[in-house]
Amino acid sequence: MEGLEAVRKRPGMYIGSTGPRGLHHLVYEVVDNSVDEALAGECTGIDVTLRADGGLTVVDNGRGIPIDKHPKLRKPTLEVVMTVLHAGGKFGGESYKVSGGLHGVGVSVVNALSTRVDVEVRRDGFTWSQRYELGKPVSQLTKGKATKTTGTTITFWPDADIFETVDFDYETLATHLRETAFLNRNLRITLIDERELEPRREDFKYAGGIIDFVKFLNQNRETVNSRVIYFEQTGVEGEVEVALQWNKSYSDNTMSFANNINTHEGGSHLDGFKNALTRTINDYARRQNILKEKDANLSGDDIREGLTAILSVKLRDPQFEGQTKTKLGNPEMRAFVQQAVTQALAEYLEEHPGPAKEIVKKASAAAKAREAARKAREMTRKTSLLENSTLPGKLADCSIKDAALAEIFFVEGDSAGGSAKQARDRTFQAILPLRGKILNVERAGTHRALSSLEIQAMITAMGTGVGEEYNVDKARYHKAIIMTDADVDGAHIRTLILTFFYRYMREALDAGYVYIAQPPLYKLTAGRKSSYAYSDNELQEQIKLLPEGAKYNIQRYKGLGEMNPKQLWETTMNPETRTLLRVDVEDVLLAEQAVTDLMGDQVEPRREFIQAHAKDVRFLDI
Ligand code: 0RA
Repeated sequence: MEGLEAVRKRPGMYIGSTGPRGLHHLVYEVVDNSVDEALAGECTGIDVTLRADGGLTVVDNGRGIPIDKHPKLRKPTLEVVMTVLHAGGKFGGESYKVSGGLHGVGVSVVNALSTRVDVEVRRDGFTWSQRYELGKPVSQLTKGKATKTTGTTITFWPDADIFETVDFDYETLATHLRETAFLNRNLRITLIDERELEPRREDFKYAGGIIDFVKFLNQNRETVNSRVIYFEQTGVEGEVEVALQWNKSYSDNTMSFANNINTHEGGSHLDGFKNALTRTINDYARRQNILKEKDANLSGDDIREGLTAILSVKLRDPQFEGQTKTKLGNPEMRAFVQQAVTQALAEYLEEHPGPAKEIVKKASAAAKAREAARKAREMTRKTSLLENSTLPGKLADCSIKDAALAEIFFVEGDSAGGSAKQARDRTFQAILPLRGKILNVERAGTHRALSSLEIQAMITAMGTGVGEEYNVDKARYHKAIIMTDADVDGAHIRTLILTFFYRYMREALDAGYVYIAQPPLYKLTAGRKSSYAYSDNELQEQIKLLPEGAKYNIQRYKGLGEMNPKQLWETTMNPETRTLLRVDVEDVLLAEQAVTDLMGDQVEPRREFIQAHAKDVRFLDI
């Protein structure tokens, strides 16, 4: 049997990475075991506590990990679960399990990657406990006080020698645990943060399950069908549950899950859902004569414009495929989901003619806008062909043709653009100056977004096309670097550009092609020597390093324009000396919510977001 040393040697194989994502994966791994108990109908509550000492505790009221002697290995089953890879499962159980992909690797992996783990089991009338270090038991399983309750408590301290950071992020955990609670109706999950003087605490429990999930996602949007559409079906293949509600925005916000795992890459269940949705709504539109004989069918994209949907399936033996193991493979799920959705949705439309007509109207409007946008795109293609150059005039391109080595800087303003052009290494660095505040695509339809000159320039420069025609292989640069001033306006412009990438080129974000340049905030000069500081902390550190009593001067850079080309090159553009922040959609849900709150058409959530994050803002140049 494979030892836990293998896990310590190659942690990435088991938890994906040793960055923040891998660290949080440990928490999900432990919680998933408790959720399995809930799926088996044996657990109603889970507490997750971030401890002041850096550890994390998960408590559940499930059956408790068995403590009797394992028939083959002649030690307590608890010890087998904690120390043997892939032994965590309920042996031959009948219930659905959270497993597959990177999930379900077992608590033994958490044990292997922790300096210490304390386990307490309440079972068979007593409390039982055992302690582990670096995956190995350092105490016997000990019988303690009598108890009438059952359940498991696992506390672990992640190993700082393995992880880049061992600092758990409250928001990341809250988002994931909230999602888990939505997917398991009535399961209570409590998150407690004891690291602050004033402990923080949130309860997640939803009597409406995924209906509440859809309401949550749409809370700040104007809806088309005011009541969330919901249906479920059970068959030999498993269970399917769907909740849907259209809103007046332009994006598709469909999320799919299989056994509680977010299937980011989709799969058979999502294919079945989309097919059913497209066909059923077209059938209805024709039967009602809203779509005339001469009209073309509404496309899937038209129908899903403004849709918020949760598709959740449960099945006994899920097969996860794809790059990140988040694509459901099981072929039987396609027909199963398609049949269930077709039947229930057709029934809904017949019984609710009011909302049904609104939904069809929204899709028809989307179809018209899409047709107009297609014509506009064709026009831009034709005009640019006439000019004999497809690239925007403002682009100062690089000479290298290998996209993997090429970089493009999106620079705020023509003057900073000029400095950047002088500063750059023209062999591999291209510059595209953007004029001020580009269009907020979150508040504009596809047609208006694609008619904006600045947006067209970004698209043609990138070379990939957008939306359904997007092709990441055509990217002309593998680094798209957003370079804006270190002030509020700069932050706003950066958000606008990121919103554009998020809505129109999400694959570029997923491929890791999008970066944020980090210009210095200060220049510290003492005598003839000067250095740059990229944060307040760094500035204080550098001041401390100066000789006692030395005189020094601090220059605060408000904009890129205050640096000369040589300084701009040294501090921000030279790959040898610069720092870049890679933007990735760590958590699509978090990003989605942030983009909606910040860029959507309602004021209140934007105010709340800004108030909640105001302390993170470094400068306010108002
Ligand atoms: C193996 C078998 C059974 C439950 C568990 C493991 C179990 C593991 C964890 C991890 C965290 N909380 C947990 N709760 C239960 C089934 C036990 C039975 O049949 O009584």
